Amino acid sequence: MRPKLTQAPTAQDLRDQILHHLTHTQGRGPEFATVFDWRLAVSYTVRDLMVGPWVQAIRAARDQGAKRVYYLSMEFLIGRILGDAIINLNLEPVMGEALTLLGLDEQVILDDEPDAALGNGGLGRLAACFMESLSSLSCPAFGYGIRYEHGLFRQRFEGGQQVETPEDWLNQPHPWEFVRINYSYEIGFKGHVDTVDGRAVWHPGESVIARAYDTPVIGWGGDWANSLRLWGALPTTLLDLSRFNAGDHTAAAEPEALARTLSRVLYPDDTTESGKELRLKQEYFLTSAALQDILARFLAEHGDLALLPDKVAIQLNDTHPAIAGPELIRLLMDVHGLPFDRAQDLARRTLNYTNHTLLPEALERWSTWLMGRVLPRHMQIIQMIDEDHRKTTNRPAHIGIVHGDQVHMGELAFIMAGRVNGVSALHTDLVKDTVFADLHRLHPDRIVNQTNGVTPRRWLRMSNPGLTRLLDDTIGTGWTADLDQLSGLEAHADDAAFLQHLHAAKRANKVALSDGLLAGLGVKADPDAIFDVQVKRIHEYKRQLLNVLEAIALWHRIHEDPNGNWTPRVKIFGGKAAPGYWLAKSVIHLINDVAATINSDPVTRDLLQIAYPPNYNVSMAEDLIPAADLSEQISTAGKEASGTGNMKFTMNGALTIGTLDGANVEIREHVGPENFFLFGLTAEEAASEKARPGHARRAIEASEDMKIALQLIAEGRFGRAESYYALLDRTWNDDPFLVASDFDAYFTAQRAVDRAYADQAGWDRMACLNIARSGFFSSDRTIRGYMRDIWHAVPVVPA
Ligand code: GL9
Repeated sequence: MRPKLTQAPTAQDLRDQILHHLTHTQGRGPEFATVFDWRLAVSYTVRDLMVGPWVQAIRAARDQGAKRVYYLSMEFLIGRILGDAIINLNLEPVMGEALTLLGLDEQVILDDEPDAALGNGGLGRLAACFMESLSSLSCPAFGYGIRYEHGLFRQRFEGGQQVETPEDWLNQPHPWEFVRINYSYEIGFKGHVDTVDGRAVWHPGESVIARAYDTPVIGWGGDWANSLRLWGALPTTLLDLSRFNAGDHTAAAEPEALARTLSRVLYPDDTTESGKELRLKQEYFLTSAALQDILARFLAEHGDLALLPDKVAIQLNDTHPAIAGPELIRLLMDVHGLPFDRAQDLARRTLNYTNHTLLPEALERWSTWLMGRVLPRHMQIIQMIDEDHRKTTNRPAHIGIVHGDQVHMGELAFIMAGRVNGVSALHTDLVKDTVFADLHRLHPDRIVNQTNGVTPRRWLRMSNPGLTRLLDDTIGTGWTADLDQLSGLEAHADDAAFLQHLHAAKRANKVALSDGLLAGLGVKADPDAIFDVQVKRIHEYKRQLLNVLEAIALWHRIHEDPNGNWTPRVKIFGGKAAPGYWLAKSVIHLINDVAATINSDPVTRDLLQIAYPPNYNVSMAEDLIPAADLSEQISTAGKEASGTGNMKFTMNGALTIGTLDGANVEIREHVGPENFFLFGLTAEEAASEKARPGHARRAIEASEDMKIALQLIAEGRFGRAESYYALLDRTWNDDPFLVASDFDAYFTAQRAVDRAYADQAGWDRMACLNIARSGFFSSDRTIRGYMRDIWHAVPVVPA
């Protein structure tokens, strides 16, 4: 008999379970087991402990007739699951002991897990933090997404340039998911629409099956788990048997291949939308499967469609699932027989939309031609929604969903939503004043703010065990569930012994990272230098260019005065560029070229190093962020909707150098302006500077440091100058993101950083206050805000 696991297993229990799974699930004897076999056995052991609370949670939500929250997102950037589950189930330190009993190294087991990289950046990672907080707050919820076979591409550098290779996390068994063959829905595309007895009947020309794959997401404490339900695409017929029997084996498999492309790859675009038919089909595939599933569950539990808005809250993560408006109306009208007005009213009281960006190139638009061809019934309904909105609001002609031959998905999402929200205070104000100014005037109560947050379980407790121990010893463990309790550290901000412990915890993380950088890149990073980190997608508006130009200017200044009182610095970059975004890719090339030159310069070697480890992902973030002293949040003001990396750094005791952009504004308010290195134009100033002709050239001529940095690139001091002509030309003549206008202010702020870092005790005190005042940036606070203001949902007490 194997022991029954109770709430609090012992190390021996875990060891026995791991051995059981190794033999009976993995089919291996210990003497033949690889790290992979062990990792799966450990994962199944941990998964067993999630299933009980998971089933209980689903039962409790159903039995109590609770309102459910549904989060529809094209991206969930989960990362690894095992370490997070061990933390949330309170299995530390017993799991460590169990693995020691088995002679295994816990870190080796954890590192064997591939990242679930089903997202591009902040938007996808936010969805993952939200899933964790929803479970930690026992709010009944489902996340709905796509089970991409290939997540975000892997990045390598060849000659300093980004090379993309496919990611293949599903090439091996994924131990966390449960396939649900009974939850399958047919999704139609194309075809034509008939009218039969006054009712529209859509006859799709193609269809696929959406099949559910569920992953439990366990909350802090292990009492509640919600489901992340990802849809995989299957053909309606697996094989064309007549063609197979006729000998054409490849053609026989065609239906399967065609369907599978729908859930094959994550679009790697960052903010620029590709006009691909496949992308629209993916968006509809996710949305239709989710809504059919939601309605089926709702009808089984409640029956009466009038109750839909009382029992269901649906959140659209950006406009990607904005087809949900017309799809919900279609299901209510064409399948359930409601009239248009009733269907539209129910849909509007059920759906909500989060806007995540103001960048014009990221606002989704589809041609009426493509929409009409791929989703003919939806095109009709979009026109009905638009016409109805025109009539009921008496709006001016330039406002609306369909303009000429374009369907504007932002307007569609807005008009079909009960609430529309921005993701930081500044961003929400800009949403009201810019992209949705006209609609905001017509619907002044619809837009609300919900400042983003991140989960402290993954981003502090799991990824920074050294700091976690210090926090637990100093203020107790309550901060994990209630991050505001970090304010208890304020009392220790002038306690020299505490600050020394804080310094030691940071330094230990820096030593570990330094070892990794040496082994992986050959870069020598002195743990006593400032670790200055910029990690995020590579994009012009995020201004990695500003950072690398500062490095060049600093390098040049050190050369002019090699014996000056310089503060040693290690600049660390991480991030991927969208494969088709040539300027972003040339910034990557430049950083690598500059690193190669500077790192080997004997004059500056001990004062300035640059490290750019390839393939930045969630796991790498978990190593880099706890080791950072300085967090680079230097986007052009008005361009970064919120940022969430900025919050993770603050929680981990890094100080921010940043602009008044996105959530930086609120971070600075919380930590205090004296504990934040501010520079640069405000959003308003940036907008007017940009409107002034010749701003770039004027700013460059006025800045000796900037001019020299550009000159050194143009002279070919860092690789071939021709590689950078386009970048240099754009900087001199256009500079849409105001690198030049902000350069001197940035350079000056960096020298203030140097001076502050030289005063170790003063720096440690500021780091302490950053941590102490970061409680607001927990995604628990964000989710409570959505529950209160948008979803009107309440926590459920597990039975
Ligand atoms: C983003 C914004 O650019 C970020 O500022 C914001 O923090 C996140 C989450 O709200 O959303 N919008 C967006 O399209 N992306 C964001 O990161 N891009 C990617 O996720 C690649």
